[in-house]
Amino acid sequence: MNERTRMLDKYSSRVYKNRKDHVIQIENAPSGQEITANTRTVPGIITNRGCCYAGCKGVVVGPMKDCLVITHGPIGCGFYTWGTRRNKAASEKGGQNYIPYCFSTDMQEPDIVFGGEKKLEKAISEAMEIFKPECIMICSTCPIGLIGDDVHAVARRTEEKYGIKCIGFSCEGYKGVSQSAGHHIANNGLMKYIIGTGDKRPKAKHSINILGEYNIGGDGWEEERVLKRIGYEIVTIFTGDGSYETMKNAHLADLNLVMCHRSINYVAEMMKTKYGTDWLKVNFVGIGATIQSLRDMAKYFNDPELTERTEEVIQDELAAIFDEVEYYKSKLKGKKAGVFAGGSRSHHYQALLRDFGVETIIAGYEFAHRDDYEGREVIPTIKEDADSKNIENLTIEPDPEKYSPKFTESEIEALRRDIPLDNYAGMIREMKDGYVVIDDFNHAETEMLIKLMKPDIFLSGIKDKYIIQKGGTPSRQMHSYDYSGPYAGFKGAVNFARDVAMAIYTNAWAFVVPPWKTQSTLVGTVGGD
Ligand code: CFN
Ligand code: HCA
Repeated sequence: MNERTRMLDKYSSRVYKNRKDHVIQIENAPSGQEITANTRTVPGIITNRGCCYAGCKGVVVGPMKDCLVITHGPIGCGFYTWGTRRNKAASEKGGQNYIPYCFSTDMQEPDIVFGGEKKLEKAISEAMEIFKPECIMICSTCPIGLIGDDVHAVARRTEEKYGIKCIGFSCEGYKGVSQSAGHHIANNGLMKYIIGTGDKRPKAKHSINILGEYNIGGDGWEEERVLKRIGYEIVTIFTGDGSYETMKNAHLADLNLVMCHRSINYVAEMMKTKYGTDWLKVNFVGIGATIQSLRDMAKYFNDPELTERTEEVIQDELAAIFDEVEYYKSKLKGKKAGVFAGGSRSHHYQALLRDFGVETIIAGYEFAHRDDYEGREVIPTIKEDADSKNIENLTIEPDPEKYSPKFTESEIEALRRDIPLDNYAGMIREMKDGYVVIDDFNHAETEMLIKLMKPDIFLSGIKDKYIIQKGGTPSRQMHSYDYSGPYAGFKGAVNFARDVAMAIYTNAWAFVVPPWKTQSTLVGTVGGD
């Protein structure tokens, strides 16, 4: 019996029937195996998933700093999404930043019985009086759809009354099977009401938008730093540290980069259809992946000056982290990891782990779709060189003809990765025989698989992290980096390796014997003694 079968064997036949297609054990790698994903969780199973409202408000529209986002519903949902996700944002000079606030209509029972539109309008008038925002967004929680409040009508009335932008989102928590439905609803709103309404043209020769970068732990800022060094102008970022003010002009950028494919591919596809903007799937998590992404971008623009500058910056950034990368490689090489996050990070972190010689033996997503697991050929029409994907040429070797080499031959050899990277391959195709891929991983399965496969580290989320860690397997949180970061780009890679090494080498819980292993858990007194 392999690990997959041993784990599934514990289920009743009904649950087994559902779960068996969500778990695969790799055979004949690189594997073309298929997986079932994006379906309803079996009721009663403790899933890590969130809801549609979380995907719309918490993930996509929440990070837009100059938009005042009102949660229409009882206070719990607004409160839960108040600052728990670490999408950092910095105020523009003289600009608005509502990220630290939690706005909610705080609906009570009478509002549920008699309707909440009046309360919502009152909340909007209060918000206008105090903050005078340029844009208000209304996000619906479960009761709103059930009682039939029309947030879209309120949004239209708000626009007429105050002359501002106001967008309603019908993102009730119960819609869809996870956060994913909320991403889709949010994307439609941004496309319909914001993108294309501005006219500020970019000035630089090459301009881009970054889609699906939410600036968790400052990742977006680290990416921006490198991209600006190369000379790119970033028109807008969807939506980490993002803004209504800049998103209006998104259609004027030359190229869309898609970082988190899961949450925002809808916008990329719609912009391609409506404005003809090409999009390129990138991954700035991982040294090799970042280099590939930068080279793919240069290749897209097909400008010798840009290509040269790209290579210069790559060399310079690598030189700055070289010693630390070597040190952490010596600490981490040969370790094995489990990676489980929402919809795109698990695959991104596979690449970063690989940079340090760590193999991913268990991987999965909460709510990804099949294309996120199985990979898909996603490449725009590359100007003048349509069929090359530039994936066979992915070493990080400097061209000695052009640059005075900063690395010795042996250093370059050390930097070269074992497996050639491919940002488009997908999770399943990058895993070796015997490794496990799992969709909508639940708590029981997490515990079982960790026991069976014994990873040295398990990268996970808020809800599952502590069980894993206290069970003796070190864990790092991939959604907010346990308040560390940034983990993206060149410098971020070193931060990540440091945190992973720290977790593995100071695994305190592994040395603690739980009391139930040495003494009876039945405590009580008999006969009044
Ligand atoms: S920042 Fe992103 S990268 S947007 Fe998405 S699919 Fe969530 S909030 Mo948590 S960390 Fe996670 Fe991804 Fe895209 Fe974050 S893996 S679950 S909905 N996600
Ligand atoms: C969300 C946000 C979340 C939650 C993280 C977790 C985040 O989907 O509601 O539960 O581990 O990144 O903050 O994914």
